[in-house]
Amino acid sequence: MKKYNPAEIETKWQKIWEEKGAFKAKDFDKKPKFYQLEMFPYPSGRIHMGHVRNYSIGDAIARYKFAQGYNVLHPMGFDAFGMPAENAAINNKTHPAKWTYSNIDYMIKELKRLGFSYDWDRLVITCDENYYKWEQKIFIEMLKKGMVYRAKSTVNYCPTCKTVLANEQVEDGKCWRCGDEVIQKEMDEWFLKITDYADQLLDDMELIKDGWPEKVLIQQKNWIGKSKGAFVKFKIKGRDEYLEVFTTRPDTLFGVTFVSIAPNHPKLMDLVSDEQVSVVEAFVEEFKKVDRDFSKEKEGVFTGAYLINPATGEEVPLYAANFVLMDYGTGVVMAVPAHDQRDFEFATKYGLKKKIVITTDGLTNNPDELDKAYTEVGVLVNSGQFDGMDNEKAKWEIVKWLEDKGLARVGYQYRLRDWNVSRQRYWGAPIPVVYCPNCGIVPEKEENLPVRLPENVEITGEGGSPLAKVDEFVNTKCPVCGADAKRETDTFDTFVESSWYFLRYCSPKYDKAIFDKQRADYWMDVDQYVGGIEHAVMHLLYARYFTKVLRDLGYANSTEPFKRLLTQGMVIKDGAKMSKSKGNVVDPDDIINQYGADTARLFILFAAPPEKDLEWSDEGVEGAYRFLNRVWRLVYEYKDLKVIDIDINTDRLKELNYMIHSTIKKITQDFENYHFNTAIAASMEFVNFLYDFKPKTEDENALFAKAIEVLLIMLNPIVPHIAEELWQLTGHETLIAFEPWPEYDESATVKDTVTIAITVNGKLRDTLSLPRGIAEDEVFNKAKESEKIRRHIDGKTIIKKIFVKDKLLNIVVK
Ligand code: ANZ
Ligand code: ZN
Repeated sequence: MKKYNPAEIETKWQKIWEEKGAFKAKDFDKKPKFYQLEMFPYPSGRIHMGHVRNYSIGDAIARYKFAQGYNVLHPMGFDAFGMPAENAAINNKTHPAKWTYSNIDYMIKELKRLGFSYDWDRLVITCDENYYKWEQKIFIEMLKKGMVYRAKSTVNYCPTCKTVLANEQVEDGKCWRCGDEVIQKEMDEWFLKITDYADQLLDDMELIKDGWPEKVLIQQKNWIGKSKGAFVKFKIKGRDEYLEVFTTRPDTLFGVTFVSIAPNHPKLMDLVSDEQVSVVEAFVEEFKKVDRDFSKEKEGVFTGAYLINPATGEEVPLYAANFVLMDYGTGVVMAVPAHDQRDFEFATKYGLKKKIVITTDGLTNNPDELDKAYTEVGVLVNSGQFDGMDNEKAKWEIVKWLEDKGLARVGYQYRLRDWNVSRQRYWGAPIPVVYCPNCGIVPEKEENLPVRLPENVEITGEGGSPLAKVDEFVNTKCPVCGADAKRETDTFDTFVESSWYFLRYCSPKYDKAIFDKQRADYWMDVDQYVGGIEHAVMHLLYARYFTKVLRDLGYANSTEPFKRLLTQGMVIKDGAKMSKSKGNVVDPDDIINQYGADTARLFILFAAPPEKDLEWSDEGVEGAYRFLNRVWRLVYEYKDLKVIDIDINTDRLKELNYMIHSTIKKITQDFENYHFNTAIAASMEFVNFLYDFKPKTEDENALFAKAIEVLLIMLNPIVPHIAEELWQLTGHETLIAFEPWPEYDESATVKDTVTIAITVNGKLRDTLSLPRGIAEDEVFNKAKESEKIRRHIDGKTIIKKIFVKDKLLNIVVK
């Protein structure tokens, strides 16, 4: 017997798959399509265990779908723009492009060594100009349709990474990448109007809710943060002008005792009284220095202005307050100290009035006795004609009442902000616009795309866009009037690239448009997406948004890009996430060198269900390797047995047949649910059984050969190299990769079977092996499936049936 030598057989089969183009997806094939996608890696240098896990799960699904006869699209690529390449350039004096492409080369080799069933012809590399050219085109289309705008805004800025960050990239006031404090800065930036799609992004969750983890949808929902409320107008005392507030609690309107306005509200200084100008100016100056951090002490100053409460007609003072955000609602908030804790603290601090308007049993009616705001439900008091009404009901009754006077309307607010895509970095796709002294902002002409990233750029890591220092890049001609003009020198946020790469995979070499619509319509939606939970909000929300934008621009019909999403757990070792910083990294290359790719894949899929964290275990890896050796020896010993149809007519044959069919059933169900760990456990039991069985007769040999075939086909999605090798060893000339998934006979999955004689007019015509206790009509249905029976009953009239449970069915015909 030859020894199991993974290194030898793995390279052998990888070569054969490649030479045969085995996993090339066929556009427009007649077979049903299946689009299997895994999140593409950033080319950081090497594949890590998290990748191995992500891609082993995806590959098991893809190969299972190949076996089920699907036309599978299973592509791979690289999310290749981004900061690490620039940092490497600064630290190692290599060009980001060189660093990136050499990492990609290395990582492709590693991925190939793992034997994944990718269609490598569809490789997409986002820093390739044939990719970002089309991204620039998307942006220009969006610009022309008003889906994009340029605005001066206060942006989150990381002084360490020297770049602007999206809100999503700020975690607790800290940079998501380096963890340092983020500050506020005013800049001209490009924004994508994702807020226009907020409702669709919420409503369309209905379309995917069965296929996505609930926790991801909840995170997205919270991120979008839709609140129902009202816009209410407060007249400015002494003027014929109003200030509008957004409130989610119009039921508390009678309890408003002051109003707060954002320090950076454009109308603030206009409202300030002469006496208060210097105080307010000082306050505003102070506010600009510090970033808006909610944990900071609540502070404010009186503006000298008064507003009229539209419900009571009372005058209330207007305060500039540091906790009011300019970019939420209207930047003006009606304050209800008795029922809002923030207002309560503010009013207490500055000695402002409190008024109780919602009460409940046991609650004081003296606001000075409150030790905190009452924020629960209750009934209205001190609220005129609304007294005694439940506060939930009163919310909309009060709005209705004021609506008639033109002072209020129902409205919504979202926490979601427009997506700032400008980055002052070199290693990204240039934003394809030109600033012309005559024409203003002008998109680059389509025939001039791509706006290429220049190669000779000095990257120092100091502030500002590196491209701004490249004169040949900056100085250009206006695409409209031909005048001397300047190019935009910022590049896109790299999340833009990952927002549409799955569409490009459908026709990766297409050079007439962003992608080929027909192909995209054939392949989309992605049937199964697999990736990390850390992308729950940013990437997955942006990708959903881009898909809708591209649909609205007429490029594809997809509304939701990912029908199903699987978020795999982390790989942990010694109780902590495997990471360089923790020093607990196991390099996939080392595992492959020692045991082979099949062992790595098997261990990773066996050690935990896909969604759960996986604890690395050296013994577990050893165990996986031993199992593959057991499979190897078993198949080797019986390699010459041939599958022949036989009658299952002895107890031993019945037992073997039962094991075959019940194992197929179990593993099939597990694969359907992506429970690869229990599927593997079932194949281990099956192997144990086969070791003990030891076929002794010709019939047993024939059925045993079938057991081995079934075992190999079902192991293939997990350990494809050894499966191919043993498939060939047992005399097959085709690839096991495309061998149809075995089917099981339900009746054979029930252990206790009886042999039932089927007679027609008293003559024995067939015997059926069926579960004990089976009912007459089920036996009859099975009998009708038998050719031997049909021959005697077809075209005849059945007069009666005589049934002896578990023994006999006699069909009387005329
Ligand atoms: C009066 C009131 C009374 C409020 C009460 C709450 C409780 P969500 O749910 O997050 O949408 N608000 C509105 N605009 C604001 C801004 N620009 N900056 C800071 N706060 C703002 O929050 C809506 C509530 O947040 C609004 O309802 C408003 O305070 C405040 F007992 O109005 B409320
Ligand atoms: Zn011009």
